[in-house]
Amino acid sequence: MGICNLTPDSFSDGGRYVELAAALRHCEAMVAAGADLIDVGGESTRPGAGRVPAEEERRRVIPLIRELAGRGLAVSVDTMRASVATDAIEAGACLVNDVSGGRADPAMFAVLAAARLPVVLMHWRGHGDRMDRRDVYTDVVNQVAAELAARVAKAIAAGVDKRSIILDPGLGFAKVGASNWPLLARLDELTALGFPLLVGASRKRFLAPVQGLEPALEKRGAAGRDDATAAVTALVARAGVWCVRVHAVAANAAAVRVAQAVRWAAGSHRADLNGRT
Ligand code: PMM
Repeated sequence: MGICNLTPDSFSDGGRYVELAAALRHCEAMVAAGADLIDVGGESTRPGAGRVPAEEERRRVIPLIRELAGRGLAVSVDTMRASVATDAIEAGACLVNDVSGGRADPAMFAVLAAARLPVVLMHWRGHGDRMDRRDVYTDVVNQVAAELAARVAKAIAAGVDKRSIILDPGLGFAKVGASNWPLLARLDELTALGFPLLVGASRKRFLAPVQGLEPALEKRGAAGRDDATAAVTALVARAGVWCVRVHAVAANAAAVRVAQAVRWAAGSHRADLNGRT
């Protein structure tokens, strides 16, 4: 999943794709580099960010979604608002990516239930202006799994088709620094919930220390975390996640292909052994 943030203030690519033509070129380039899906967002979720009015969010995302869908590309909408999700679906979005897991807008599950489209429910503990303070866990993996399971139960109770649900641990959301790594180390405990997983590590702050020995890269800002992002992608793809949400598509697509080749080799090796015994 390639990211297209139509926001002047996203931490990693803010302001670059505000013009429709520039956004389209960026999306076409991501597809050419191997993205299967383009995630279009019009509201920054970075720590400290305030909310954007719904009308402004709609104005940012709908024209691009309509253009991309019109070109036959698979588009998701990154929104916490039921009304924006409704308009995005009407414009051709084929997936709703709700970073709040249906918590920010009580009307979201009804829209998802009616649309019968795939939906990403992410682990979330509050909006950008307060999420860092909510990085309080005794066991982050157990708690994220339990809180995601609670969102799944609510979604299903509201009529969302169980088969349409994709889960996301929400790296960087109410998780500062060290809280992120156990989620990557114990992805199997999230997979055990029984849903496809999406992981969004791309360019996030927790990656900065592992690139700390390379000040030249940190000087390039968030894009300097692309190498570390691709390393995370290889690991989580090896662990079997369904999707990674990334800015730098080419390197991450290569990381996914490496992981797939290793997974395939591991499987075929076992099949060989089975055949021989
Ligand atoms: N992260 C961001 C925005 N949307 N959606 C999902 N499902 N998972 C994420 O981890 C996620 C997301 C914030 O990153 P950005 O500002 O670089 O888009």
